[in-house]
Amino acid sequence: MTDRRSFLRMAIMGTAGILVAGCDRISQSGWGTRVLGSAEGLNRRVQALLAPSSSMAKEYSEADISPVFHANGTTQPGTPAYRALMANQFRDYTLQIDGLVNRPTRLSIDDLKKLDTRTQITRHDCVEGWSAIGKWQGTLLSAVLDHVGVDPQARFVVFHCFDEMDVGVPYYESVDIGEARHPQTLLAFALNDQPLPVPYGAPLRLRLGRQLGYKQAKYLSRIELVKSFDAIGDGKGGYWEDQGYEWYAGI
Ligand SMILES: Nc1nc2c(c(=O)[nH]1)N[C@H]1C(S)=C(S)[C@@H](COP(=O)(O)O)O[C@H]1N2
Ligand SMILES: [Mo]
Repeated sequence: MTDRRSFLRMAIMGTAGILVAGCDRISQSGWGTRVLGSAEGLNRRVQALLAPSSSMAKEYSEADISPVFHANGTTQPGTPAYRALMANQFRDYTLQIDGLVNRPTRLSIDDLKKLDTRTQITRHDCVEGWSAIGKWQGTLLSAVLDHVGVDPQARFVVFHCFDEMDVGVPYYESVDIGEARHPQTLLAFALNDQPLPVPYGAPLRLRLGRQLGYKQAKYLSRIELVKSFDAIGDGKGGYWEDQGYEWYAGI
């Protein structure tokens, strides 16, 4: 069983590694998109065998923390709204939470710190082929969802970001409610005991224990609960998904 599991894992990672050129803007060929599309169903079925929805990502010790954590994708959003917040050390920042919730709310970082928080040392895996282990501290997304009250019609949580990949095309991501409520799903405000630095998504980013790097949305501006993400971006559930990456990016 162990052999079979590791074989399947390698098959999945191999597929992701070969087909996806990287988290930059070069992998938009029709070839990559077509092959990824057909691989996705397989990945989801295999993933269901390997990782029941309750499974936990491995957590590491302080000694395992990477001396250097690579910053990838956007490392300095240029939009006016972000620049204004940054100029004041994010003191005026609030996260907007709306959509299919009972109480649309704005929460400051201090408000988030008053809800249930967690610290976890986990590994980040980017499809470009690098990994890094970091210590993340943040508020459980499940606590935030409980705080606002989720309408039973909601199926997905969409994470809207401040940075734009092209003019007027903001980065965004999404997960289903189950992944959102997983005990290792955090809205992280600290990395390695420091307030989240700008290259890593200041002042607040998503950290999922069990999915690839591009799902870990940085620079969160708004969280929206939806029935479907058809009407957001190109309708595939995330900026990179709109370029052909898989929506379910299990490790
Ligand atoms: N808002 C936003 N989130 C993002 C990205 C981005 O460009 N913008 N890049 C993604 C990718 S591809 C990776 S690998 C990780 C990189 O996170 P890091 O900079 O903390 O290493 O952020 C992800 N989240
Ligand atoms: Mo990535």
